[in-house]
Amino acid sequence: MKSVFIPLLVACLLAATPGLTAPAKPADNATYSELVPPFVLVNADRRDHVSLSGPWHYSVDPYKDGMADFHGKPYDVTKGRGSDVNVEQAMKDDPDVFYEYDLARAPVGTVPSAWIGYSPELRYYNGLMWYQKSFDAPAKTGERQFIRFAAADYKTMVYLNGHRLGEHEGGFTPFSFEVTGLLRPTGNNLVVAVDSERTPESIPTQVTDWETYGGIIRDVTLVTTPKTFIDDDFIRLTTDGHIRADIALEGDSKAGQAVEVSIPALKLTLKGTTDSEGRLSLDTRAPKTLKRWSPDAPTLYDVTVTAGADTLTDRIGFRTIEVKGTQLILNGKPIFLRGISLHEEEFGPNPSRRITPEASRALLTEIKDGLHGNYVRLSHYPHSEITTRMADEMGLLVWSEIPVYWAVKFDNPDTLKTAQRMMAENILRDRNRASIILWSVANETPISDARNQFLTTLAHEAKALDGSRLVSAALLTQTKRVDGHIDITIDDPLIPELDVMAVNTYNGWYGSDKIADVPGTVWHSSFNKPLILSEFGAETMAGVHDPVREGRFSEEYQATYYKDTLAMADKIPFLVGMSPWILKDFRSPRRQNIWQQGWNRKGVESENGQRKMAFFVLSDYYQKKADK
Ligand code: GCB
Repeated sequence: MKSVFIPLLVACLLAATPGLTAPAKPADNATYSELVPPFVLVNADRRDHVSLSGPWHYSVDPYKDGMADFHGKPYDVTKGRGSDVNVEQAMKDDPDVFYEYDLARAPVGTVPSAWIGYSPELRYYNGLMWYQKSFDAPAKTGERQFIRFAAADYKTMVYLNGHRLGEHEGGFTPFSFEVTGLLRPTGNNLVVAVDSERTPESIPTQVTDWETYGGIIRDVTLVTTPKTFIDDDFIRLTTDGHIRADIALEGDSKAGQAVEVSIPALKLTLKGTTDSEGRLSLDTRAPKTLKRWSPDAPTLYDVTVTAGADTLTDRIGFRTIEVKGTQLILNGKPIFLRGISLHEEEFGPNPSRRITPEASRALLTEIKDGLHGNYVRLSHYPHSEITTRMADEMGLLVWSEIPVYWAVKFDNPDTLKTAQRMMAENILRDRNRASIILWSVANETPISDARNQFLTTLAHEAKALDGSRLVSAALLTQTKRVDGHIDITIDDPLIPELDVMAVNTYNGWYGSDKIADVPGTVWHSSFNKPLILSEFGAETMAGVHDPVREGRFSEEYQATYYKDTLAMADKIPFLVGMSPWILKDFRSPRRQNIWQQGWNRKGVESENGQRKMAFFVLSDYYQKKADK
């Protein structure tokens, strides 16, 4: 059985998931292992690894021909047919071999990057792409090796030296395959098929308001571990002032293994021995010298976990986050989230979702220093681990979400499982990041019984995987006209399952309400819970001015919209933060007109980072809030 440390997960999922069947006996945990990845490989980006990023061959396959025979029947790759064999032949460089795929001579693009950046012909390509990389892997005895993809969008099939390693669905979370015993010292042939085409059953579905950046969008690494290794650790400060570490080992010697967790700067060492499942929990009162992580003082500690031959080091911040009535409490004190939303798209005229540390720092610096922010909504899917580590380091609180966006197939049990897996992969990757305070389960989903059940399952799963953070979802509301003012009541039936309410609101941009009526909006909630305005925004193209008329798409309109919406926000008594839509203009293929030209222009900066007038309205507002 998989030994990730999630004591409550199974019980909660079974209670909350009508479609899932109970395991035959408590120890035989099929449901559970279906949802969590076979290997968490926690902290993999800091483990001993060889980077497989860099130049890769790529070859488009718009008919998905490499996946089927000429009558469209799927190849049974285990029987030695299929494109991986084709590739093997092509590698022999033999002119007598007949092949129609020749990846070894195909064009070369850089991994990681969406293929959109490889050539102008691929600008709107949405389908199957074959990738190939040759690499050497000098023999390592007594160790285990894994090929890890930090993310590939959307569905990925992986073949190594003619073996099918497996597949993964979902564009934004990591996955790994064990390759111990499958590697050659030289000339390994790694073939990867990435299909960016989504179906109505996918998460998200085909239509979103952002670019589908198909491809291997994050790093690929060959990770080495000892035979028995630390697969998962979850180290945090609890609200009662304890440092708690849950550890899970994988491998033959995982049971009865001595484990040590040390934080040298705190002179703290915790020791224990794993149980028969390879798991262990350690707990101690946090020393008085502990400096709590916060946006103002983002203190990170070097933490080392040792188990047998394995040693894992991480940089971890310790802080608490809670809700008390309608307040949000960070480290025991109320906090207001001065945030903004962000898509995973680097600055520049031709982004291809290449999030390097420099690209991530450039985006987050605009929020932290430019806007005087303390918070970012990483919308609408899990962003790179580079970004969540950067937020830890720079001191920005984070909302992390999975792309259950608009109307997905809420009544389809397989779609639910896909969403549950994404949630598990995201939380297991990032639950040691102090910056993350909120897991969001959805964005703007239409209310129905099926949707309520689906999202309730996800909310319970998030809590079961990580009881130390808060759960939210970006919701919709209805607006009414009452006695001449706009009236908004928050009444989504999902709210009882959430710690924090969040609403996207666009009065004054979408809909018939006038911008001048926005400040007088009256908000009602019958829940004793805090509210975040998870989105509001209006569009302009940087540099378009209309100071007299303040027409739509002018900078003046957007700036006035911000002033009026912030005036409205000041009057919501249960408001604890906001993440206006959005830091910078981002690609959205569905927006084709003279103003937008394929971009959503609600950025307070252009795609190149040019600040619009609204940027300064928001920045002044946040500076005043920060000074209070
Ligand atoms: C929303 C969506 C976001 C869109 C935005 C817009 O409510 O959550 O993905 O991009 O509106 O610009 O319309």
